[in-house]
Amino acid sequence: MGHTAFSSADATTRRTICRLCAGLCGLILSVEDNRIVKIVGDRSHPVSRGYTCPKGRALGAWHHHPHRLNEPRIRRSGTEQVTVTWQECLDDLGDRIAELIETHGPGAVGIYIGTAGLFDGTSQIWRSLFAAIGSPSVYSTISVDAATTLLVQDRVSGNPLLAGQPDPDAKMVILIGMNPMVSHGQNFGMTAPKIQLRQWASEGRLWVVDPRRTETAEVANHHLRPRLGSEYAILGHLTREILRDGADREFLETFTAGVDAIEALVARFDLATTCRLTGLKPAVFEALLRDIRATGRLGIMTGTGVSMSRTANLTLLMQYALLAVTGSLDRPGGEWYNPGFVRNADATGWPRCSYDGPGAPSRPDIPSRMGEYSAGVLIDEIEAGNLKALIILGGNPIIALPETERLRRALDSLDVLAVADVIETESVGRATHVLPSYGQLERADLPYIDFLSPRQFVQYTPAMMTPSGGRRPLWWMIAQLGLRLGYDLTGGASPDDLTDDDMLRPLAGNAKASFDEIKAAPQGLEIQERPWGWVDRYLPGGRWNLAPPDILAQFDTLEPPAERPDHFLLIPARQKYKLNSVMSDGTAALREPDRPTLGINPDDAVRLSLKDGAEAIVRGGNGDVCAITSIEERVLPGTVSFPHGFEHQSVGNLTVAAEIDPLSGMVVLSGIPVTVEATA
Ligand SMILES: Nc1nc2c(c(=O)[nH]1)N[C@H]1C(S)=C(S)[C@@H](COP(=O)(O)OP(=O)(O)OC[C@H]3O[C@@H](n4cnc5c(=O)[nH]c(N)nc54)[C@H](O)[C@@H]3O)O[C@H]1N2
Ligand SMILES: Nc1nc2c(c(=O)[nH]1)N[C@H]1C(S)=C(S)[C@@H](COP(=O)(O)OP(=O)(O)OC[C@H]3O[C@@H](n4cnc5c(=O)[nH]c(N)nc54)[C@H](O)[C@@H]3O)O[C@H]1N2
Ligand code: SF4
Ligand SMILES: [Mo]
Repeated sequence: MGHTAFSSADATTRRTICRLCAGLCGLILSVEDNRIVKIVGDRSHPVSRGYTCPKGRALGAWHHHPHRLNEPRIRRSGTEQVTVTWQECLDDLGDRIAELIETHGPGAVGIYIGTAGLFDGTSQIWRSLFAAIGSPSVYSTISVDAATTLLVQDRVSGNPLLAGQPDPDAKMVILIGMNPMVSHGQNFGMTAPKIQLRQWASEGRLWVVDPRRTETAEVANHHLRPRLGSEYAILGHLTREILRDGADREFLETFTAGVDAIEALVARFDLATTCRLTGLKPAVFEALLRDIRATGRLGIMTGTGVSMSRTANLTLLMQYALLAVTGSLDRPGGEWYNPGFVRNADATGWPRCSYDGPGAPSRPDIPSRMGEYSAGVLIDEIEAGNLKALIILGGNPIIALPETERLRRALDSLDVLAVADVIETESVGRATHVLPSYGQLERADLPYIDFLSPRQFVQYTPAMMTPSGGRRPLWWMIAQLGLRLGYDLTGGASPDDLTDDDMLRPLAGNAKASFDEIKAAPQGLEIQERPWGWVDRYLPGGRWNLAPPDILAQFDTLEPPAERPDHFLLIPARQKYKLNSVMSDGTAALREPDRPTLGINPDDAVRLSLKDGAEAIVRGGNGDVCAITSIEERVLPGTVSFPHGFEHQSVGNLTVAAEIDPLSGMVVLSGIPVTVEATA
């Protein structure tokens, strides 16, 4: 198989980009004898300028991790996985899947694309496989991450992927439910977060809305801690006030539809009602309005704290409303839409993707979105006997999805669980077929979700390391499986004769430079100027639709989660030294690895007689977790924060698969009621 082979005598430095998160930091690897001895940030990189987080610098340790997967394995009838050749593994997988399709139909075969599968540009060929099989059983992390965001983007702009971000030069910015200082963004890649946050803060109008006093809140000028899930009321009130005085009527008349409906809707957010709903003081709204009136326009960005909450759609729609009434959509000083260097949407438009589709047979009430079922229905589909085989590409559903114990039983009951990963995980341990994959340093790549970046920038990376053992790229496994099912996914060429570049080249089909030009630029290519005012060309009817009926109707049914003295509201939080479950063993930690710690406010801790560092039992919808208490001033009373990403003490014991937003398919993961007690 074609891949870059380096001589083992190489003692070199090599340039690449980290693809663990959307930060895409430039890295320099020092390699000796096919071992990475050091990774540092690339100081001359045009975007990251030397910045990396600890995870990027730990990619070498992770690459050489003693638990890396090297050879394919099969679990036959017994309980042990045994090492086999690729030929045996793929033949067996192909036979079993063909038989399941024959007996139960194509829908019995499903796929789950995890974060690493999504980030691997070469693996997109899975779409061709599933189109060929004709199976609708497609799942990904979107429905436990940002499905609500995609819904509102679809309804308002006609394109679920049209993601906005505050103008890097905006004079006023509101960040809601995101902590880019640790996460580097959700629907956004914020490299070197402190530099951008400080630039916004230098204007004196950077507002952070978060129940926790986060690292990001510490850099901001203002931090608001409204009642959980009430953020829509803040934005609704501001929209109401701007509509009463100072709205950009010309923008509204020319570029939007549904303003009347929005005006009628936000009438309910008078000051007294909004203060009651949010728990904030009137002075807060005076200050916010003063800032908006001073700048005219503003940028707003939301993260998982919004997308995972029950009231997500309301907040996300009010975000558009406030941006529209201030004339901030796709205008300097407001919200910018990066057309992407690879996607090149300002010149070529956005291919229409069909968004609405029928739900899974066991849960017809939850529609499919962008060709995917909600991950919240995965267990139901297995238990109902509809799903018999699941292929996992670069994901670890056991840590990512709710109802951990029920999910474990469901996965164990499958006829086929084929897991393509780079390292031993619990999902790998439960697999019938283990598919050892290239890690990110072993393959070439072209970040194709580049419209999430703050720059119109693209950088190709060649493979850095010669792969060891029997590891293979995801695309090769998929193409080989396709052949065994009778589908040629590679245009007549044998997968053995193809390279990563053959998979990447088509991704650049519409790009602002040719694949070869992109490939020839070792530190990427960039279009410096930011295009403004291009989005309206592609909006249905040339207008932002501010009044999608299905979302408007939710304003009458949804409300913030109830606050009660006998429970806490659980909120998600990301940790610095791991990415979801990746490196959760402490590979990237300098001293102490991240642990499943329960953040709780000092007053609440005193009330429960909880000591810092002591064990606490957290009880939720599906069981308990045992957590180490971390008493933190920064946590809002009445809430507790608990991270996901641990196979033991999984937060999935506390969250409920059945609680799904029926419009987007998003599983609710923030604002979950739990009880907390000290261990005896
Ligand atoms: N270090 C690190 N980086 C990561 C990851 C990681 O695991 N570790 N994961 C990556 C992934 S997959 C993603 S999707 C992104 C996510 O990126 P972010 O969305 O920035 O994720 P968090 O850092 O968890 O920030 C979410 C914030 O929302 C707040 N919050 C929770 N509930 C509510 C609410 O109801 N209302 C409001 N206003 N705020 C709320 C929390 O207190 C928290 O500060 O991060 C990516 N980057
Ligand atoms: N309660 C709660 N639940 C949550 C969240 C939360 O905040 N709270 N966050 C949600 C979010 S935003 C997300 S994105 C999901 C994450 O859900 P997942 O994506 O399922 O979880 P990860 O741990 O990111 O899994 C990535 C897997 O890919 C493997 N991997 C890494 N690199 C490669 C590679 O190059 N090739 C291959 N083949 N595999 C590789 C890793 O070893 C790991 O097992 O969890 C969601 N679940
Ligand atoms: S912020 Fe960290 S994980 Fe994200 S791309 Fe940069 S180095 Fe990688
Ligand atoms: Mo995510």
